Amino acid sequence: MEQSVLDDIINRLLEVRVRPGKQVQLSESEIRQLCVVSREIFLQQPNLLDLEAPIKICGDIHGQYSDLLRLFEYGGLPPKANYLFLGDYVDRGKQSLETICLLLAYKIKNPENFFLLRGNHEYCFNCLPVAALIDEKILCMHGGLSPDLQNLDQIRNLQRPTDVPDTGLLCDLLWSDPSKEVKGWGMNDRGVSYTFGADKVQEYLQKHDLDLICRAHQPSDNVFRSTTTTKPGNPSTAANVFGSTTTAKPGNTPAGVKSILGTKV
Ligand SMILES: [Mn+2]
Repeated sequence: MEQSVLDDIINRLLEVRVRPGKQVQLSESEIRQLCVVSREIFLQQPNLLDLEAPIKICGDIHGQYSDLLRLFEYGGLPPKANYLFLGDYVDRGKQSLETICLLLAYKIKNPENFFLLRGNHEYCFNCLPVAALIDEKILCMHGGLSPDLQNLDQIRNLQRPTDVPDTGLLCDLLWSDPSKEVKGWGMNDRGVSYTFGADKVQEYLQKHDLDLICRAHQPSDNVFRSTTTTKPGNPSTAANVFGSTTTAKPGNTPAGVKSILGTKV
């Protein structure tokens, strides 16, 4: 893809920063190019991404393009900062196309500094990676843990492109939720996948020598402990990030950004 075409797309998408809600008209061929070129990059990179801090982790955007622009305003436009998005770019909000097009354009422009995981709304994006490991200590995914996950190689070995099945590892990574009420594995009100208790998170962290599970998928404080740095003996386990404002807490700082500055083992 020609650099000038890509830059022109990004510039037009950023122009509306001063006019929230204004639509950006990209041509069908421009959008097709973004999909085709980014797809190749997604498939060249592993399904469990190996990333390094510092990196900013962002939760669900759900078509709320002005929130995405605000996240970049807060965190710095790529490649000024490294980013990992945890999925659910589209649906619900009014500007799904602008949202996914800007994200794909940045992925193409900064393939090694800008990362997009698959969410449970990304049924059409069947090549997106499904998890990331930051500094070998922080495991990130859209939904949560799975009873089928014994070994992180299972994530690396998931074939792509793929649909999301109704059950099993891939389904759980994109759909499961933590629950304060549950011990072990519980039913999920979504009617799909499971809920998991703090005991399961602890078990995972110990077994895989991790510090933190970082996930999105829910706007609530429904997490065991929200933190970005951990120390030995610190009970912090799962952090939740969510990017769009309709459901996130009001405030000047976007609720859906976590800066991972580094982990101390
Ligand atoms: Mn979700």
